[in-house]
Amino acid sequence: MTPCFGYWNVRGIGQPIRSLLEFTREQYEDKLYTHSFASALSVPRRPERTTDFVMASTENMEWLQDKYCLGLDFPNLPYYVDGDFKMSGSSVIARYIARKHNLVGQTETEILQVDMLQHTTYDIYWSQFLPIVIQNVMDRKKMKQEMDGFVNGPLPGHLENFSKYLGDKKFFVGDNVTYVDFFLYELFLNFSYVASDLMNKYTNIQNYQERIEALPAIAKYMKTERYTKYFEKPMTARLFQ
Ligand SMILES: N[C@@H](CCC(=O)N[C@@H](CS)C(=O)NCC(=O)O)C(=O)O
Repeated sequence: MTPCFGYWNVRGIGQPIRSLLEFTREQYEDKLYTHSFASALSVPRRPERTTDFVMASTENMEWLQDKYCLGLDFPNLPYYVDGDFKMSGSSVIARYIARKHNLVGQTETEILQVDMLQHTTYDIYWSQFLPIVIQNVMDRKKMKQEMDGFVNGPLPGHLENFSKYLGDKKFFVGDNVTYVDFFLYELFLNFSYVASDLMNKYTNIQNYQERIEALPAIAKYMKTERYTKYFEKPMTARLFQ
């Protein structure tokens, strides 16, 4: 049976995995759940129920109906079902697919580098960037103020580190793409909507973004109707442009 990748019909944390599936030319069903942006993001995460991220609304209903019926041990989005292998957790899914295609790094040193980049990317995204959006979705003024704080605070330091690490390499771990490149691409894409002037200073990162987009399978994917309909821009574009 064709493996199924399930996520909201937005880029979010699902897009690096879609890119990886496209890059590796895996056959997959791209199961899109309609996302009620306002209702989902206006609900703050309750610490005692960390997975209860999504409130019932007619738009989110399909996911809520599927959530506990897919045989997932930790029901969440994104998920990936490949025969008997059923999993959630975006980095878990990415590593599962990447391992099949030898995209986790070739040597112990490269594997360590990929792990470190993935961890750093997630730390920035989940603990610094995303909370600003999620916690302030009902107050755009506060969202913009807090994002300014991020852009003028920790972001330049992060970009310095990434830019220095990338140097003149083709991809983040050398000449070959690894799965973490798709997560880094997504992070930089988000940053380009909140800090375009700052991003423009990092020409090696700009060129890197273009190299990812020029990978033949990715270039082809970006021309598909599915991509242009749902995934051309991240939510950040809607919120900050
Ligand atoms: N750390 C998890 C986060 C999962 C998560 O928070 N998913 C959000 C979308 S980004 C969601 O809506 N989950 C559905 C649910 O909680 O029912 C991952 O990386 O996969």
